[in-house]
Parts: sequence; structure tokens; C-alpha cells
Amino acid sequence: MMLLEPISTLLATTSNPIKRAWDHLWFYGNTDASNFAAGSDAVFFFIFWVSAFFFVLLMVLMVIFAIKYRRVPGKSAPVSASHNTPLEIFWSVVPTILLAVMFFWGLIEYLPTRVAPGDAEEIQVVASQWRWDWVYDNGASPLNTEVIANMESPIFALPVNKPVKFVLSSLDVIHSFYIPGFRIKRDVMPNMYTQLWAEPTQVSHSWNEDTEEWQVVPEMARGDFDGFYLACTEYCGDQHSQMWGRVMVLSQGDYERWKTQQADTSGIPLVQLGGDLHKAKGCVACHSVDGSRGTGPTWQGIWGKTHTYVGGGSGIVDENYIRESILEPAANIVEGYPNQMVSYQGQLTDRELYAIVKYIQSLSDNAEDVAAAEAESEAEMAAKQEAAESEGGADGDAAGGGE
Ligand code: HEC
Ligand SMILES: [Cu+2]
Repeated sequence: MMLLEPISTLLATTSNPIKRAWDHLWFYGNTDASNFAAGSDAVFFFIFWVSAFFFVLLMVLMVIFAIKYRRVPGKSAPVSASHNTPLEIFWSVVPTILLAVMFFWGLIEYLPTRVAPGDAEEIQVVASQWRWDWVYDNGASPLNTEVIANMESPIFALPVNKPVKFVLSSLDVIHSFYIPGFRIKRDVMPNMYTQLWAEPTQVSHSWNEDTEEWQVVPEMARGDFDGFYLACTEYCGDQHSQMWGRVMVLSQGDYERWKTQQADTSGIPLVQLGGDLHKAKGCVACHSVDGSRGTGPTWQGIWGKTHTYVGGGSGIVDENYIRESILEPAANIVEGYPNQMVSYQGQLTDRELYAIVKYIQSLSDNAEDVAAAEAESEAEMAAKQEAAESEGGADGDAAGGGE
């Protein structure tokens, strides 16, 4: 490592114009967003420059030799030398040394990414077609989304200067967890946990008291930077290229505030919560609410209808039908659709399940059902308020699920 310091500094400092252009091209000019960024870039640029040097050298020699030794009429071809020991040792030893440096340097940078420090905060990452979900240590999962590549993508948060360990698992196929800004990446497997960690080093967002929104901090406001990207880099089906997430890095105080905000959904009326979950839980990838057909059936106007199943049988779309469809999707497959939905067992609280029911009811084409869904939402909120008032405190801590 010590020996490599001067080379790293030469190749990958931010004052190096090529490094700057590179960061600008791929990383919005954000060079050191995690503890791993500088080390990873240094190895990258070492390999890059060694390759560039030999590419140019070989191409130039090839052109020179092609001209110098071209066939000339009347001149016979020289007999090629059978052997040149010094030359052969030279071209074996030098590349071996270069490759060994690449390998060991890479290994030195790679190994620490696999072993998280003991005090790292753990975040559970659940991947499924075609959505990322993170579960934080207080049980929170992000509710807010942003459209990336035409898809509602969740907005996550991380604390600055604090190690976080990601424990990765998949509900279906192999995905791959990649935060380019942090230079960390690892495959996400079904039936097996993998993990990696990082310590974010640059705050990207802060809470704006006036607008009550998370805002990019001025130091990071370059181009259309709006937080770091989380990408899936393993082809995982039809909408793989739309499987994105957004990562905000917050000061420790802001981070705690964010986690609390996300964990407490008790103040959000049912129908609205159902709509938020439709986006945040990724149902939107397969279920439209405007009548158009996706991987799964639309939710518009299905309430109260009779749906037939593959292989016979049918059911009326009501509370129990929807609940079963979410918890045990394979039990009955809607006619004309593939068995492509994973179970959301354990991922939604009872109140969240009910919120989705009320949301689907509110998408009915029957005005009475729409009104019923709205009325139930309002009644629940009013009851909560009353309970909070009679308790004398309005901390809204009553729910979060489980009633
Ligand atoms: C990968 C695509 C996919 C995702 C994501 C997905 N579903 Fe599905 N869903 C399907 C498919 C396909 C069907 C039809 C086959 C079946 O019944 O399993 C279906 C069926 C349903 C049905 C029955 C619909 C009907 O018309 O009878 C409900 C309700 C439902 N899903 C709810 C959800 C909820 C809630 C979520 C998000 C928490 C979700 N789905 C996420 C693909 C998906
Ligand atoms: Cu994926």
C-alpha cells in the first residue's frame, strides 16, 4: 500500500484533468462519495494507463514494421530469427510484474469491501423483479418515490461518515446491487445472503424547513445531480433496465429524522397510503391503475368483478381476494396471466394490506365503492385523532401496523 500511494496520487487525484473528466462523465463530478471511491479509482486508472500505454506502443510498432518490412519486388524475405533469449525474458518478466501488481493491488482494495466493521448499521436489502426495498433497523422502508427510466423508484437514505452494512437477498432471480458513486457492487442471490458495506463521505441532501422537502445541498448541485443512483446490474427480466433506486446521503441528525418519518405511516389516510405503497412496493411495475395491461392485470375497475383462474374456478375481487392475491399469489392465477408475482408475506403490515385493499376499491368504476373507500379512510383518521386527543398527547404513535 505504502509503495502504491505515490502512484495513486499521480493517477487518481482530483487535480488530474483526465480523472476529473472521467468523474464528470460517469459520476456527476462526485469523486469521493464513499471510503472506497479513491482506492477503487486508483486501481482502475493504473490498469487504464498501463493498457493505454501498451495499446499505443503496439499499434505504432505494428504500423512502423508493416511499412519498414513490407514486400519489395526483387528483395527476398529475411529468414526470421529462431530465438532471442534476453528479449524473451524481458517480455515475459515485465508483463508478469505488471499483472501481479494489478492483481495484488486490486485484491488489497477489494478485500476490505467484503468485511464490514463491527459497528456498522445494518440495512436489509430485498430485491425482486423489478424493485429494490431496504428495511432499516427501526423497521422503516422508504415510502417516497421518484420517476427514473419511466418507473417509480424508491428514494433511500444513508448517514454520512458512518459505516453501513447491506445484507442482500432476492425474492426471485439473481440481481446485482451497484451504487456507482460509492464504487460498490455485489450480486444479490435468492436463497442466500450476500453482503457488502460502505461509509458514505459526502452529504447530498438536507431537510428544508420551509418547503418541507429533502433538497440537494449547494456543494453537490451540479448538472442534474439529484442523489446517487442504485442500479441493478444483472439482467433480471423484462424491466431490468428500469430497476433503479435513488440514494440520499444525510447528516446523522437528518438521517434519524428521515428514518422516523418513513417508519411512521399511521398519519397517512388509507387510500393515500395504498397509492403510495403501489409505487413504493413496486406493484406499479406490473399493475397499472389506468386500465392498461402490464405483466399483471390492471387494478382499475376490478373491485367487485368476478375473475376466473387458470385451470378453472373464480373469485369476486373483495378484501379477502386481494389479501390472498398479495400473500399467496400462486394459489390462484388470474386467467390470461403468468404466475409471475412473488409473495409479499411478511413485507406488509396488516394496515398496509388493508390500505391496498381500500386503494383498489377507490379505483372502482362504481361511485358507491369509491365513496365507501374514502369514507373508511376518513373515519379511521378521525378515530385516531379522537383517540390521540383523549390520551392528551398527539404523538401519533398509535399505529404503524398491526391493528
Ligand atoms: C413482477 C410483476 C408483479 C408485481 C411486482 C406485482 N404483481 Fe400482483 N400480479 C402479477 C401477475 C402476473 C398477476 C396475475 C397472476 C396471478 O394471479 O398471480 C398478479 C395478480 C395480482 C392481484 C389479483 C388481480 C386480479 O385482477 O385478480 C392482485 C390484487 C395483486 N396482484 C396485487 C399486487 C400487489 C399489492 C403488489 C405490490 C405489493 C403486486 N401485486 C406486485 C404480477 C405482479
Ligand atoms: Cu434486477
